Amino acid sequence: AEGTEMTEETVVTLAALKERVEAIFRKAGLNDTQATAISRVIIAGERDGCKSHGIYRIEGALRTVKAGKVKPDATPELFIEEGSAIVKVNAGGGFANAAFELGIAELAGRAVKLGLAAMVINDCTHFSALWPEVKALTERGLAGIVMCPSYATVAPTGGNKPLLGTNPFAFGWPRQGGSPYVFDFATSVAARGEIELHRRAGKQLPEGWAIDADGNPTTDPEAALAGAMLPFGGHKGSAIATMVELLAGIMIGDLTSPEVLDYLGTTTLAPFHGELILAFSPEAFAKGRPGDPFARAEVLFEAIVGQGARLPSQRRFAARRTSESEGVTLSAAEIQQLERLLDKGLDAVS
Ligand code: NDP
Ligand code: PYC
Repeated sequence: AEGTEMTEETVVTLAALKERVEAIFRKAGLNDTQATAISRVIIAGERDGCKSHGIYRIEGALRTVKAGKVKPDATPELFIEEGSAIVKVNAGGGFANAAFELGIAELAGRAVKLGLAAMVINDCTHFSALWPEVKALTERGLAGIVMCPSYATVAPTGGNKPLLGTNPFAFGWPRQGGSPYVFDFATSVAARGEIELHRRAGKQLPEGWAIDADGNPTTDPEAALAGAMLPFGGHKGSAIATMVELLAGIMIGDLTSPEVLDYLGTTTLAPFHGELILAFSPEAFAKGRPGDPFARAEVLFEAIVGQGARLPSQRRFAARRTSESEGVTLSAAEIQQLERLLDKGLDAVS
């Protein structure tokens, strides 16, 4: 690390941060597969300016280990059938990240061969952003959709109690010689992590994010956490979140968000459920039709940017360039927390 003295802010290189985060997870009992995979997504979040799924998530992951709700030494298992478009990975009760890394090559190979393929991850603890997984597909020339439930924290539109999860939904399209087109968002107005970050910073929420336990609109993060979050786009987000429960919960034989909350009994631990990853070969779908799909996509992207709009993930890519050249800036509280977690391991969390 550069400049580790306790000033207001400290700049840390990505390599130093990775070393520290991996050491924290190893001390907490994670095996090599789990510790390296989980650290990769957390560092990617911090590097790309996605604070809601960066280092702040370490504590929740450790709490989940301590509560015995995730297996720190799990080894994921791959199940494949000859000729099938469905690749299954059982995370064995470990984190989703190691399971994804085990299945990605098989998924991509099948999508290239068959035109489309899916990876189902079952029995995983999942707390991370989805864009690193979408990116793994675009890097292989594939388009992809990734989704998973969470736990019941979002009221369906017209309802007033937590039922749906914040159910993230991500999409990616590969671009030759450039950064891919990627979006990745919660199907609630904001990720729950954002509410927690507002609470920690003592800030009010924007209007329209949440209702309190009595179903009244609130901008108080504490009241929002005790009440329910709202879907984005009213009935449209509510329906998309429901689709995620159906496809990435019920269809893959795994838990829905209300079932996850019943199982965990709390939202202070990372949720345990499944995940669905869909991969498409644009060449295979466009075969025999006029035009190259990648060239046609560029026309569309240029038209969007040509109006002065920005493409999703552009902010993230800019943050990444800065982090890669200058490192990431952490607050004194963040540095202190990393030191505490490294020093005390699971004793640092309740
Ligand atoms: P945001 O609202 O921060 O961003 C959503 C997406 O929209 C990003 O791709 C972002 O790109 C893009 N975007 C934002 N503003 C614009 C704009 N003006 N023009 C074009 N694109 C824009 O996401 P959320 O808070 O909803 O979610 C944050 C993260 O939380 C996600 O990574 C998600 O996977 C994760 N999450 C994970 C859950 C889980 O259970 N594992 C549950 C819920 C969320 P950019 O980043 O460049 O700004
Ligand atoms: O930010 O909503 C969220 C979230 C839930 C589980 C992981 N992230």
